[in-house]
Amino acid sequence: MARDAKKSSAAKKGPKVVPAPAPSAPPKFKAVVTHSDELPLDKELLLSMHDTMVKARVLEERLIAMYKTGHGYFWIGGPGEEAFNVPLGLLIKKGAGPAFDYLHFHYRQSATLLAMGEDPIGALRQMKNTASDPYSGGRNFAGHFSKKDWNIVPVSSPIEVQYGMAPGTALVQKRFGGDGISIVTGGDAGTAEGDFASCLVWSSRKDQELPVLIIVTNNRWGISTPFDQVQGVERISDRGVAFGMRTKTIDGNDPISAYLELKEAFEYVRTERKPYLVEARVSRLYGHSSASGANFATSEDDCIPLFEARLEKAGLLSKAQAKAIREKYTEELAEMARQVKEEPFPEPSTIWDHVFHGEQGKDPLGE
Ligand SMILES: Cc1ncc(C[n+]2csc(CCOP(=O)(O)OP(=O)(O)O)c2C)c(N)n1
Repeated sequence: MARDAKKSSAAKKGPKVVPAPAPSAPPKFKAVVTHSDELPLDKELLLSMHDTMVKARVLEERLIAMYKTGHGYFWIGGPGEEAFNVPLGLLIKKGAGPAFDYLHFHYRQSATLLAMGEDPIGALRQMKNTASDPYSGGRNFAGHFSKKDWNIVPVSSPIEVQYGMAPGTALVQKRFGGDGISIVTGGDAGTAEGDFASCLVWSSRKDQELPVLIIVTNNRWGISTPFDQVQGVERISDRGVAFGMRTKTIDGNDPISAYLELKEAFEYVRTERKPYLVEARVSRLYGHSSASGANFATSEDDCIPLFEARLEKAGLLSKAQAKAIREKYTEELAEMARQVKEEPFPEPSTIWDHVFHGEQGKDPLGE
């Protein structure tokens, strides 16, 4: 009787539901390396990294302006990741085929391309979706680079698939010999997907390790989902430990630290032919994409003024020089945008070009 009474009151109440925690902004990570006064790199390298960082920022700001004034349909890109992406581009062994590095990038990599020597006008053309877009002939979103001559595998809009592909090119490179490596980049939230786990598994099999530099740029957000609601770990790099691979979490807002740490990781993967997992903590300065407004986030660290303050303190760059560099690129990019504005969209008759099925230029349905 007493038991039945207990049962019916439990049935009335129903199972205990534990509410999900309310979304909140994630706490800022502590900087892994403080932005110290010491500048242990050549002056030329420091100034050229700064120059390319500014050029990349101005490029992204031009792309955002194009989107906001109706000269593009969607913006996504890498403002806030320049201090990491520029050193990355400088260290890449650029070329075509397995003797060179294979690049499996995500959509925040503009500064890496500029550091590799790419002309920024291509990014403007992709933003406007003109026929002259060198990466997709006017078909794809901004930031979706691809370049056969430099082994840049087309950036994919479905996130994380690049982590599944990188071990494939690394396997070819291991069999081929030489010192070419495969480099894969992606965000923190995407590491919750299975492709990331596959990358860790395939890169680290005993005595069959692969030369993959696995990079996660951690901005603590997956669109609007904070880091803590996706990850149980404090450091994504720790996940590599379980696979016996070398790992490190670095400060991606400090270009000097990023350069030195990446140099070490590149050397290891190139010579040992084994994987290395780097987690770089970076900022997301204009939100996720145009889908979240593409407005400047004042709450995030901005790597450019932080670096300029250090260069100024060391007597390597004055405020006036920094201003002049920014103005020079602002004018250059504005001129390029004016040029791109006049360029035509792809002809409708080219719709079947670059598709696998059918003959080039012919409708595969025969219509
Ligand atoms: C397979 C897949 N799932 C979901 C999305 C939608 N989506 C686009 S970007 C994104 C967030 C990615 O966050 P993160 O991996 O941290 O990279 P971030 O954009 O912050 O650099 C999501 C969920 C997608 N494009 N593809």
